Formats: sequence, structure tokens, C-alpha cells
Amino acid sequence: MGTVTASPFDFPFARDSIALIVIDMQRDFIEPGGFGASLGNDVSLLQAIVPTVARLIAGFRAAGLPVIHTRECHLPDLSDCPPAKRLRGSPSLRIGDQGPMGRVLIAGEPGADIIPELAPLPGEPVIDKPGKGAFHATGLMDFLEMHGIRQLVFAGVTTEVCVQTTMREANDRGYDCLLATDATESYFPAFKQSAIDMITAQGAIVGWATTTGAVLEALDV
Ligand code: C5J
Repeated sequence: MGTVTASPFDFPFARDSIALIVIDMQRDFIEPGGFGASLGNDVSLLQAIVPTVARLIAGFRAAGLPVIHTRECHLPDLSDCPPAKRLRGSPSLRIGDQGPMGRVLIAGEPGADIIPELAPLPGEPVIDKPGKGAFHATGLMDFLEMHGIRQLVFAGVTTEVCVQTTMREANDRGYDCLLATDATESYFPAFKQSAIDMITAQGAIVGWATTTGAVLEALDV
């Protein structure tokens, strides 16, 4: 077992049971004209991490370690979208509405796709999730168990919503969680920092935080 330099203390790195999980790097959140932009967010903040996430993915692929992708999206008939999620507030576009990139957050529509720069390779799992957390109503846990994965490195968006929710779900299920802080982003920089602080407080109560460089160094690729 190696270590990754991390906060609040070094992360015990188990090469034979670690995977990268890339959360929701979808056109709807990252590109102008998508769902995130329609909510009034500045998507350029999220676009800035794309090269770093790409480096992290390349490192895991080069090391022969699993890369898992997630997408927040719903079935076309919206049967997996709680009305409480779809009908909340008065957004200009609701989930399922026709937007500039097809129906918003609907599986199979262009906006729900992972951005081309980070496209999954054939054979890499893509977990479609109706919630913020990637364990809720998905086959993620089965996949992890089947492949003996006990540790997850996290990247993706947004830090305080889908990334943090999934880290908390994973932590409660007994996984060691390591967040690559330069490979995750929020539309709200203060929320990103708060999420990192909450995750690492109290002796890594949810998990650890590190940099992409430190992860790549541990991978030795
Ligand atoms: C949000 C996400 N922010 N992927 N989704 O609604 O974080």
C-alpha cells in the first residue's frame, strides 16, 4: 500500500482496489446553452477544469485502473424524475423541456452527453443517475463490488452538489474517498471551498482532498 499526499493526512492508496469516478461532466452543465447556463450560472468556471480532469482520466487509463463516468439524467418519460425535482421554482427551462441541446437532462439527448473532450472509452461504465448521488437508484454499488473496488478518487461537477453527495454516499457504504480538488468545480467558488472543508474536517469525516498531480505521482504513470 502506498500513500498520496493529502489533507487532512496522507491517503492510504491501494492500487489493486482503487477507481476514478468522474461525476457529471456533461454538456448540460459545462457548455453555454445548457441547463446550468439556463439557471444563470457562469459555465466558464467549470470549463476551466476540463484539461485537468482529462489528465486524471489519462493517468488512470495508463495505469490500467477503472474509470467510471456518471451522468445526471432521466428517462424520456420522466418516470424517474420526482415532481418535487422537476417542478421546483421558476427556471426558464425545466428538466424534460426542449432546450438548445435537446430535452434538458434526458438520457440520449445531446445535452446529457459527456463533453467530447472527456468521452468515455468503449467498455468504461457510464452510470446514469436520477439523483445527485451516484448510488441512489443506480447499479454503481454492484459494479464496485463486482470489481473489488474499495477506494474512489473523485473528479467532476459540481463539488458541493453531485460530487459531495456521492462522496457522502460512498463514505457511508465503507469506501475511502479522495477528492482531486483541481479536477472538481462549482459555479460558486465559496461553495467549492466549503465542501472541501466539510469533507476533510474532523479527521477526514467524509474523505480526503489532494491534487491531480499527487494522484498521478502515486499512480506512477
Ligand atoms: C447539479 C450536479 N448541480 N451534477 N448537478 O444540479 O452537481
